Amino acid sequence: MALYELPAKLKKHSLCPGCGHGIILRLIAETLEEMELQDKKILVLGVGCSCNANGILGGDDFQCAHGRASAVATGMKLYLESQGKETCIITYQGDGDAGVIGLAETLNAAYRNENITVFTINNSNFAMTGGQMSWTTLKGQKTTTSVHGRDCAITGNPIHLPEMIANQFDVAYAARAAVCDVKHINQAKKFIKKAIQAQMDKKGYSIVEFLSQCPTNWGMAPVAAAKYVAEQMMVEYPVGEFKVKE
Ligand SMILES: Cc1ncc(C[n+]2csc(CCOP(=O)(O)OP(=O)(O)O)c2C)c(N)n1
Ligand code: SF4
Repeated sequence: MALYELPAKLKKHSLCPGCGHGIILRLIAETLEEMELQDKKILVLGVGCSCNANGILGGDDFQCAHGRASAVATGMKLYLESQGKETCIITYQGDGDAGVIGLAETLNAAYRNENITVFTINNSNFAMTGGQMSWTTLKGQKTTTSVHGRDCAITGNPIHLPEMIANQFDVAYAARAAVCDVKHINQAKKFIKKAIQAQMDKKGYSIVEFLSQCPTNWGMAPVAAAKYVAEQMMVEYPVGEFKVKE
C-alpha cells in the first residue's frame, strides 16, 4: 500500500495550514516508498512541531527527549546492525532540537561519521513553544523573545549547521534544501534520496537541513511565508550540497 494512502487514523496531525513540515514529510514518505525501505525505516523524533511526524509515515517511530535523537539513533543503528538487521534510521528534528539543545548529540554523531540520516527542519524559531528566538533566527528577525528584531551583537550569529558539519567532519553527505516552491521541493526530494542512499550504501553520516515556512509564528499568510523563505531565509542560508562522498 502506498505510504500516503494509510488509514485515516494514521494521518491525523496538528500542523498549521501552510506549514513546511507537511511538505517535507510527504517527500520523505514518497522517497521511502520509491526506495522500498518502508519496512526498514525507523523514524527517531525530536520534540517540537516535528512530533507531528509520529505515526503518519507508518512503520516504527521512536519519540526521544528533546535534542537526543542523534544519540538514540546511533545506539539503535549499532545494536540492530549487530543483530544482522538492515535498517534505515532517520532522525526528524527541528532546528532547536538538532542545532541548539541537541547540538552536542548532533555533532558527536557527525564527528564519528555514524551511519544515520539526520533531517532537521529550520523554521528560524522554536515553533511549538510559541515562536521564541533560536540560533537559526535571522539577523533582525522579530520573534516573541526578540521583539525589536534579533540583535546579533548580543546573541551571536545564525548557525549554519550543514556547512559546519561538512567543513569539520568526514561525513558522507551534507546539504540544505527548501520547500517554498516547486523547483526547490523537487530539489529537496533529490537531496532526501541521496542522504538515505548514503546510509544504505554504508558510507556514513548524512544530514539535510530544510528551510521551512512557519506562517503561524511569523504572523504571515502561507503564500507570504513561502516568499519569506525564498527572499529572506535563502540569503542567509544558501541551498545546495556541501559534501558528497563518492
Ligand atoms: C529538555 C526540554 N527542554 C525544553 C523543552 C520545551 N520545548 C518543547 S518543544 C521546544 C521547541 C522546539 O523547537 P524546534 O526544535 O525548533 O522545533 P519546531 O517546534 O520549531 O518544529 C521546546 C523548547 C522540552 N520539551 N524539553
Ligand atoms: S507553529 Fe509553525 S512549525 Fe509549528 S505547525 Fe504551525 S506553522 Fe508549522
